[in-house]
Amino acid sequence: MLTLKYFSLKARGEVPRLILKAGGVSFNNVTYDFIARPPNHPKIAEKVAQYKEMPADFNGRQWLEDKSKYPFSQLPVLENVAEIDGAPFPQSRAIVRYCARLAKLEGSDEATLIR
Ligand SMILES: N[C@@H](CCC(=O)N[C@@H](CS)C(=O)NCC(=O)O)C(=O)O
Repeated sequence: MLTLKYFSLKARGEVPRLILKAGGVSFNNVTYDFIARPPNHPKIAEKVAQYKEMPADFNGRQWLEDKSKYPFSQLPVLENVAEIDGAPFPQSRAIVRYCARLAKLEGSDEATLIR
């Protein structure tokens, strides 16, 4: 099944989650705990603190172990994308466009696609 991997944050994960949900596309929502990582900027620490209650599938230590397996060592990635042989598919904006196509929410005319 299509799998979206991101942290237990909205940030770059929430738009593809919402699009897939709105379009009725089944997917696994897999999350790593971002809070367990030492925040390197006070403003980021402040933002991350808002998400303390959001449960994660894996802890931050696991992320540090796994990150080199992902393209650019970053999330989000989509996995089990039929068209690309299941290789992890990175880059949030490309993921959003792909999810919108799957969900049939991309729009059909050029003016909508550009926006
Ligand atoms: N250009 C990438 C940026 C992805 C990115 O910056 N991801 C951050 C979280 S928002 C990340 O995975 N950081 C890894 C880390 O800090 O270990 C995209 O748009 O998807």
